[in-house]
Amino acid sequence: IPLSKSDTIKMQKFKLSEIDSIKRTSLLKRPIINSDDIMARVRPIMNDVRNKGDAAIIEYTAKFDKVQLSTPVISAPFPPEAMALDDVTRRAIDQAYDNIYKFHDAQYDRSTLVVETIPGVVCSRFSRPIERVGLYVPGGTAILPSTTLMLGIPAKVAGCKEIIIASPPRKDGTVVPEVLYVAHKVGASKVLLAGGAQAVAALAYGTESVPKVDKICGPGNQYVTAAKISAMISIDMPAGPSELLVIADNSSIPTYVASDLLSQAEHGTDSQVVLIGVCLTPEHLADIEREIHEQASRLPRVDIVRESISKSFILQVNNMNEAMKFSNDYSPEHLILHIDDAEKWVNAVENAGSVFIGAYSPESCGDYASGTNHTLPTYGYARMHSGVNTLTFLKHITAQKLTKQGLKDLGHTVMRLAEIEGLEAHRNAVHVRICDLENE
Ligand code: HSO
Ligand code: ZN
Repeated sequence: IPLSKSDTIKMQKFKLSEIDSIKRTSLLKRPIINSDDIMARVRPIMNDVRNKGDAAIIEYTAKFDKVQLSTPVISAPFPPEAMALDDVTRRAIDQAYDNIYKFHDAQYDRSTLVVETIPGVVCSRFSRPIERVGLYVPGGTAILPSTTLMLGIPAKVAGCKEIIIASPPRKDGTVVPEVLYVAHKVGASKVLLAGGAQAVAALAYGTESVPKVDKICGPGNQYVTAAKISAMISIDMPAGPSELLVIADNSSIPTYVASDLLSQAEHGTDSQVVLIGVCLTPEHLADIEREIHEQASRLPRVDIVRESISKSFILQVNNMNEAMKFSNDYSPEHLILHIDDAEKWVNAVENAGSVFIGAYSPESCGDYASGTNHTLPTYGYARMHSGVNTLTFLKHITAQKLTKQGLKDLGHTVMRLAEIEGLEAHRNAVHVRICDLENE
C-alpha cells in the first residue's frame, strides 16, 4: 500500500513476549541484497575503466551523473577559491577536525612490540602506513564533508604517503568546497571527480591521471560496495544501509529518543531504525510515538523518513537483559542507550559499531564532531568488523632475531615439525647451522 502524506508517521510495534522465534529471527534480519544482479552491472563498468582509463571515467560520469568533465582529477595544491568557506563553516569543520584528529592520534601506538619468547629468541612487531589509499566520499542526496574527515584524518594520522579522495562532482563539474577544504587539510594529493563503480575501478586499477591505490575505504551504495569487493583490493569493510538501535526505558526523554531515531531515518529510505522499549508504560510509548510523528512531519526530508520509519519497528521487552540480548544479536551500526544507569550497561555490549551513552550523547555528535569515527560496520558486520580507525590505514610487520643459543634451544622443535610436514629443506636450514654450532 503506498504511503499517503496524511498517514501518521509510525513504526511497526511488537512485544517480545508475543512473537515466536521465527518472527524474532526475521526482525533481526536485514533486507536481502541481490548481489549477483549488482555484480553483473558493476563488472562491465569496471572492465571499461580498466581498459580505457580516464576516457571511461569521463564517459560514465556523463552517463550517470550527467556531468561532462574535461579532466576527472583535481590535483593539489587546490585552488583557494574552490575551497573558500564562510567563517562559521570553517570553524565548525576545524573543531570537528581537531577532535577527530585527537581521538585517532591516540589510537596510534608507535612503539615496537618486543617479546623474548625463550632466551635468545626475540620476536618483534612494528607498524607502517599503507602507502597509497583511496577514500570514497559518497554523493547522492547529501554532501558529506564529514565523511571526508572520518576517512582522511585516520589516513593522515597513520602517515599514508598518498591520499586520493573520490567523490561524484556537482552538476557544474566542481567538488563541494567543504569537501575540498577537508581534502586540503588532510593532505590529499588528488580529488577524483567520480562516484560509483567507475570511481572504485579507477582507484583499484589506476588510470592515466589516477594512481592505483593499495586500499579503498569509505561507505557507498550497493554498486560501490560491489565494486570494492569485485576489485579484489584491500577494503575497510562491506557497507550496507545505515542503522540505529535505541534502547529506552521510562527514564528516557521522548523528544530525545524520537529525535535520535529520526536523525538516522533521514539518511535514506533504506535506513534501519529499531527502538527497544524496556517495560515502557503505554503513556511513555505513546509520547515517543507522538514525538516521532510530530518531529518527522517538520523535517525537510520527511518523504525519506516516512518510508524508512514505516519499515522500522519498536520491540517491547520486559527487562534490560532481553534488550541487550536482542541488540547483540542484531549487531547495530549505532547503539544509543536512553536508559537509567546507561554507563553500567556498556559492559553488556558485545556487538555494535559505536555506542552512545545517555540522554546527552546523540548520534549526531559521533556523526560529525566528537572524535569517534562514523564509518562503521552495518548489515550485521559489527559482529566481526570494527569501524574505520587509525589501524585501518596501517599494517604490521613482524621481525625476529635468534642468537646462537636461541637457535640451539629451538632448533630441534623446528626440525621435528619440518620433518612431520615432509619439508626437508626447512629442516635442513636449521640442521646446517646446528651442526656448525655443535662443532664450535
Ligand atoms: N550516520 C552516518 C554518517 C553521517 N551522518 C554522515 C551524517 N553525515 C553513518 O551511519
Ligand atoms: Zn548520520
